[in-house]
Formats: sequence, structure tokens, C-alpha cells
Amino acid sequence: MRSPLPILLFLPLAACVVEEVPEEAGPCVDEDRDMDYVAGLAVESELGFYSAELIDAVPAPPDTGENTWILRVTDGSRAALSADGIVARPWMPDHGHGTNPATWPLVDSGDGDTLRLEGVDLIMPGLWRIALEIPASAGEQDEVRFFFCAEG
Ligand SMILES: [Cu+2]
Repeated sequence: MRSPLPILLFLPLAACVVEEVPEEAGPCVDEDRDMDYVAGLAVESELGFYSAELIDAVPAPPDTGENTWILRVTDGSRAALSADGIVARPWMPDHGHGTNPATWPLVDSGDGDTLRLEGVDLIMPGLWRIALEIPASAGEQDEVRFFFCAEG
């Protein structure tokens, strides 16, 4: 006859495995409002006048500390905009604060096509909305919103 002892010994171990907490828990584990970063991520503007393509980001994906992005912003006829007057405004929607300075100017990369956002300092982990504010002088006032969760 078989002894039930091995089964009894196994039960506490099974319970322990089920309740195990993931080791890499962080501010972004349960975040579902953020975008999955890929090089070339394209986002339409809020009013639909423009599209912005995030060609490259350092670090990738975006994180706390200094972030540098290469972007292409295009209008409805797919013509690339110059950086003139476009700023990035980072904001933490859950905390009600942005960065210091509040806005970061885009600059032309020099290739006539792409724009550069240099050293944007995301000061803490969590969800960030990074809005590219396009002025009326570009044709229409509109903004493109990127959402990324900084792991820290
Ligand atoms: Cu915050």
C-alpha cells in the first residue's frame, strides 16, 4: 500500500509557488496607458493635422534621466515640418507635474527632414505624457501625445 506522506509534503510547496510575487515589480508592471516603444513609432496629432514619428530614442525605451529623441513631424500632405516653434511638454498625469523647464524646444537635425529633442530630463519613474506642441504658425495649432512609463 502507498503512503500518503509524499502528497502531504508537496501541498505547502504548491501554495507557496502560487503566492509568489514577481521579482521585477515596478511602477510600470500594471500600466496599460503607455505605448510600446519601437523605433519608428508613429502617432497622429490630437486634431489629426499632423503625424509624428519617433525615429530613435536614447535611452530606448524612454526612461528617467536625460532622453534624446529623433523625430519627423509631417503635415497632411506628408511634408516634413521644421522645428520652428515646436516644443515638447512632459507631464505626469497621475502626479500633476511636469519637468523643469516645463517645455523643451525641438531643433532641426540639419538634414532638412528630422528634428531633435535633446536631454529631456524625466525626473521620476512612472507614466509620462510627452506632448509635442505644434504652433499655429505651422498651419494649425495641434499636439502629438506620446505616453511612456519610465521604469527608473
Ligand atoms: Cu511624478
